[in-house]
Amino acid sequence: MRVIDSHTEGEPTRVILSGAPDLGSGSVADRAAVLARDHAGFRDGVVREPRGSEALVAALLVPASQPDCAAGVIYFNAIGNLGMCGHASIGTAITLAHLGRIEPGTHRLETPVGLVTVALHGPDEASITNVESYRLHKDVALEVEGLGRFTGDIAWGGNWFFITRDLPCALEQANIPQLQAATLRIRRALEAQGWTGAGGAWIDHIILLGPSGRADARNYVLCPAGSHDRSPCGTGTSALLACLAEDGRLAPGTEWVQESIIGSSYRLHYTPGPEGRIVPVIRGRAWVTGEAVLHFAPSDPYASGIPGPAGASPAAAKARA
Ligand code: PYC
Repeated sequence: MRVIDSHTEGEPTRVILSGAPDLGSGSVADRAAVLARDHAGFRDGVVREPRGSEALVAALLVPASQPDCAAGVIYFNAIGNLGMCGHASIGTAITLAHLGRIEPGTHRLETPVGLVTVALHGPDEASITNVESYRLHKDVALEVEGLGRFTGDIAWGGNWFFITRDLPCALEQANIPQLQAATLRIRRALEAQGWTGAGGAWIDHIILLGPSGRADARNYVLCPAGSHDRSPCGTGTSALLACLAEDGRLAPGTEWVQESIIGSSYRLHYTPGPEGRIVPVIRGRAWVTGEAVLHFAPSDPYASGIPGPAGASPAAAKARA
């Protein structure tokens, strides 16, 4: 299986160029459903240890079903499929440019949750015009075991997020173990107290939002597999922009700079969307880190990865099914 690895503001992406199973025809959403239903072992082998890690997001290139698209892309991590992925879309654009498949300018990608537009600004910088993003619930109050009350919003930016400004400790890299433990507990509290995204979707990402000395805000983002986003999280910051827009705290076209827990940043803004929501634009940088051929020997007991990432839970298992 041929892959190209990159990182976007610190967060890794693995673009799969060849060697994936046949997912049939139909839209990218249809083929993402086939991947989830029939090929969990393939998926886990690519992204879980020993070939991957809990932070890694794979971007499987498939033919697009919609006209004028540079590619179709299915995103997945060590827990399962992702609807969209901001950092991996930027990583995919930089990888396609590295391969000579796209030139500076705008290009469309078909994702399982809709079309996104990529503007390639140069060899290592791109903007993604994301799917329309929105807030579902404001000021949800949660009792979190051992930590007390957290109030936050449930919003969608291509994935589901709970976003809170209640912090268990300072948003510093040295506190990552405590931030991970706290956000896993917040996620369990959401599950236990019956909070979901639209249609009963698992809220698999948690954002802790705090002050930043050099950006509009800094965040810690828990990802589905239990690790944190090294980048400021494209879909998560899209969901945040939807909340800020609804609260009248950010006007259309005004720039928002979001800093990640490692200090990398995205520049974002939004325009009003045709469905009355917002359309976020996320600008960030990515670099190719390697080109590889992955091997899956029949005798390798870990050809489908090492099971049991930190994010595994009954809700995660249900979301994979
Ligand atoms: O950038 O949207 C994102 C993302 C989601 C999970 C990891 N990164």
